[in-house]
Amino acid sequence: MSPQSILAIQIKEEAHRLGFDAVGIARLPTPLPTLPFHTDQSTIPHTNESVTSRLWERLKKWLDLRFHGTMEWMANNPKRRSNPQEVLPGCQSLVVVGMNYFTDHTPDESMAAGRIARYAWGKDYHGFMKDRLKQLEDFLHSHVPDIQTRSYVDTGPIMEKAWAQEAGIGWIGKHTNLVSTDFGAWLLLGEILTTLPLDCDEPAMDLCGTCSLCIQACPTGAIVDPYLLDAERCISYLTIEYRGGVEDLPDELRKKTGNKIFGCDDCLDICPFNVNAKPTAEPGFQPFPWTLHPQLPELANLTKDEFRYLTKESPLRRPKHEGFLRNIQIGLKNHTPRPPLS
Ligand code: B12
Ligand code: SF4
Ligand code: SF4
Repeated sequence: MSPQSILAIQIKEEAHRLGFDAVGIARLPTPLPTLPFHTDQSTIPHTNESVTSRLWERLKKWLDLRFHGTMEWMANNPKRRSNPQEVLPGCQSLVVVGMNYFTDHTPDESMAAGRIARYAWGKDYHGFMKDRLKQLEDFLHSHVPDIQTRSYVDTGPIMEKAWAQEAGIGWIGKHTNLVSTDFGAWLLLGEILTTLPLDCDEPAMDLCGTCSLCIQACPTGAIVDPYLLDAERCISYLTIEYRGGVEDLPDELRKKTGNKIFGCDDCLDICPFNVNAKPTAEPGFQPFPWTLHPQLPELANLTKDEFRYLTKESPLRRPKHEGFLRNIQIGLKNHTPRPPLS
């Protein structure tokens, strides 16, 4: 076995020891040497240069359609976002990790309750996943001191789902999220970019087949085509990233948001591959009790200080106090009280 293969195995073992549920490795091409002009190009071994150009095409198309809405940060330097070698010069491998966030809890379905997306029931994953990834980075440096690395969880200029697919962790489903045969739709992703050449995994195959349940389940028609999401119609965007007020939202979208006050799981919940989902062992994902049954009338008058207290260590801080109250107002508007019993 080559030292590269042994190291790849050791990295995966360490990743699992640190609490990551899925781990895989994707490779980038080393810059090709200048070839004599008569070289037959078809004899050059497959490189995933084609992956970065495919990602560039897809990202560009998405941005040209303005499907990123007001998330202007998505349009900053798209060339860089689609190519990890522009983020870390000389990058040769990506160690991609996933954490299972499925917990065996049922949210409150009563009339006055709002709905919070599953990933935000517990602590903010950015913090604890990044800490573990740093430890994995240290592990790499302790084995090969002269390498460079960068690690990201969500907020870096990396197309994480595509690299997770390249690393064999799962495939991008028609709802545009990564699906895994082991964990269903319930993985959060992170990655280490490194100049170290590592043995890589086979990319995962798309197993969606003729299924289109997620497209049918989307209340707002945000999945405009298989694998193509118009974020401006997506409830996750509207309740987390969008900064406008209640009246700035078209009536149609406001109504279809229903009782969702942070994020949306409709297209994920319906996926048949969730059948194998097992509860996570990560304590950080255990729900804060109120996130399973957020009572809209009680939350409507939340002060800034109460909001800060309630969302300490939670991803729910993202829309800020104003955005969260806007979501509660929309939830209340959409909530039709049951007629009194006669
Ligand atoms: C911007 C963003 C959003 C936006 C836009 C979502 C989106 N689909 O692009 C909004 C705010 C809507 C959002 C919502 C959510 N997000 Co988000 N988001 C991101 C972020 C920061 C960037 C994603 C991105 O690059 N989008 C740009 C588009 C161009 O890329 P793309 O999604 O990869 O889409 C392309 C592929 O699908 C590709 N494609 C792939 N295969 C194929 C096949 C064919 C044939 C074709 C034609 C195309 C194609 O073409 C698409 C372009 O049209 C990532 C973190 C990161 N840095 O990657 C997290 C991330 C994608 N989000 C995540 C999560 C959990 C969510 C939510 C589930 C949260 C929730 N419950 O509310 C929802 C899911 C909504 C949905 N159906 O996608 C996780 C997803 C984990 C996973 N298992 O996939 C990520 C990876 C964060 C993380 N570190 O874990 N998110
Ligand atoms: S998260 Fe909700 S609104 Fe967005 S695509 Fe999925 S089902 Fe549609
Ligand atoms: S619901 Fe069906 S189409 Fe959508 S991601 Fe899952 S398998 Fe693919």
